[in-house]
Amino acid sequence: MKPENRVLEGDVLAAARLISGIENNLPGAIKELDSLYPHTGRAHILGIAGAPGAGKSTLLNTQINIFRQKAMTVGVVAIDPTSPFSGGAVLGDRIRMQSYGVDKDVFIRSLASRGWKGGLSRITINAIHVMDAMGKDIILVEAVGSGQGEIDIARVTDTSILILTPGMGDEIQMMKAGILEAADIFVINKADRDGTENLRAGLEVMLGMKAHLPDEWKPRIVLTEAISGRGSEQLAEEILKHREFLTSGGDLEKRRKERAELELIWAVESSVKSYIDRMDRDYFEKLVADLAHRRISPQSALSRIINLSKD
Ligand SMILES: Nc1nc2c(ncn2[C@@H]2O[C@H](COP(=O)(O)OP(=O)(O)OP(=O)(O)O)[C@@H](O)[C@H]2O)c(=O)[nH]1
Ligand SMILES: [Mg+2]
Repeated sequence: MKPENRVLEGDVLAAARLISGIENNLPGAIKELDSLYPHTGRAHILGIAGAPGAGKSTLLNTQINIFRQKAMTVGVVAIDPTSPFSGGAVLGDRIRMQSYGVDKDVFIRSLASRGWKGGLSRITINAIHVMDAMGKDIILVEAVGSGQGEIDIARVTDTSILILTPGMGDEIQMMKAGILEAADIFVINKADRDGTENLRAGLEVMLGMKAHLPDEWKPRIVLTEAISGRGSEQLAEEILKHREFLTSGGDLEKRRKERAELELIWAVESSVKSYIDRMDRDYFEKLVADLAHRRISPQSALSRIINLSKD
């Protein structure tokens, strides 16, 4: 059986191998992905972003449990932080998620962000496509950062969640409005800690400043304590409400169209980058030297490269 057909049947090994191939930009993987593409677009994609240590992984685990109880199949893409100091946290993630190792309806894959060839966002969306093709109902993506990180997670997800924690009340003031607009659900995790009410009040003020049309989604605030599970049910409810809102209101189509456009741009960028990688190094170095000495302009260097590619 072809590997892509095994992925369609939910084969974990075939899917894991394909995602590794995508990470390494292997031509075979790109081809395989290509034939899977028509089988994607079914899953609901959920992004979970937040500062390091905000409780993303712990909260994600509570959501996996709840979705499994609802008989939904789950995929998880965990994006490892780039920071070399985060090795411990990453290992911690793996251990915490291990309890799902025996449940074949939960497929977890972490993407090591170091040494990636060919774009963080593109690899993430393609790993999501693989899980989608496997038939997962919901795909959860964990990413460090609050919208300003390397990956703007809201751009590749249907529902995006931003996790905040008490004690960052001042930071809220400094957050740009754009970040607030990037999330559909705001979670205040570690609600067992002091400062929860302050944060909620600050957030409500920020969110209140944005006017909403009657048929627009108004971002929700959910308080959680991921370690005890308090608030987890409510969060899952809000997620499913947002999914319902998207599918019934037509906003999903708009989001998916925007994403399709992005994917096309990423595909073009990646093919240009790999073209440059494959170019004759000596010729490339010579162009750079000519540029540096102002013997040619960037535009004419580009023209030469384009002419070369026509041969
Ligand atoms: N007090 C308290 N601690 C929590 C809560 N949720 C998570 N934690 C703790 O916060 C720490 C970080 O939790 P993680 O789930 O690893 O956080 P993360 O956002 O995934 O962290 P990174 O992946 O490293 O960015 C752990 O020690 C958790 O036990 C909570 O609701 N209350
Ligand atoms: Mg984590």
